[in-house]
Amino acid sequence: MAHAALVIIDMQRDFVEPGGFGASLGNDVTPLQAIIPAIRGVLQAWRAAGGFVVHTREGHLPDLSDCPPAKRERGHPSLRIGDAGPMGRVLVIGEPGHSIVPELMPIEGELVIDKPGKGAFYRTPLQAELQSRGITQLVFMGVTTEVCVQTSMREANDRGYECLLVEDGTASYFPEFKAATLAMLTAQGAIVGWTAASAELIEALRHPTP
Ligand code: C5J
Repeated sequence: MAHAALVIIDMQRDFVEPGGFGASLGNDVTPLQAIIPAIRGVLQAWRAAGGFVVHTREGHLPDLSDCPPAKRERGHPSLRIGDAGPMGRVLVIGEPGHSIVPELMPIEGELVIDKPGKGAFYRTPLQAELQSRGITQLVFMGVTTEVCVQTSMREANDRGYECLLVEDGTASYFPEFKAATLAMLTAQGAIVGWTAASAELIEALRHPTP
């Protein structure tokens, strides 16, 4: 546990709740809401085992200077990044929609990483924070599986971290994309990392090997 971190990717109201960024793109948020209990179960077990926790949040500065035009202008959403919506300005740091859902709120001692991109390492202090703590193993959960979770796991893999994704602790607006991502990550002898069910991980946390 001294060398492991739990990394919870972007469990923000903007992705998980109606009226946010995900919904503005035409997505049904129900599959994302459904994983909150599994994430909470792992989070509680991880905290009880004394493990280090990282939460990430995707979002941009109020002047959008860190938001590439290609990201803001793409597609035909009902609300673009920076527009005012029911939960404040979409994907803007400090707005209600940018915050992590109440069930998974970070507690003191946990690291919160704000990221402007999909990957948790891109333009963030995450690598330095992990290295300073001697962390070499990462357990991932969060949303969405094929976008920010997969990007972050691939970034971590390239940096030499051993990675595991909790199968029922991640979700996509597109169930077939989640299934394909799990298959891609674990193919070819776990070319990016392993997966496990939350119950297996919780059981392992109760009986840590020396
Ligand atoms: C997306 C994310 N899907 N957190 N962000 O734009 O996966």
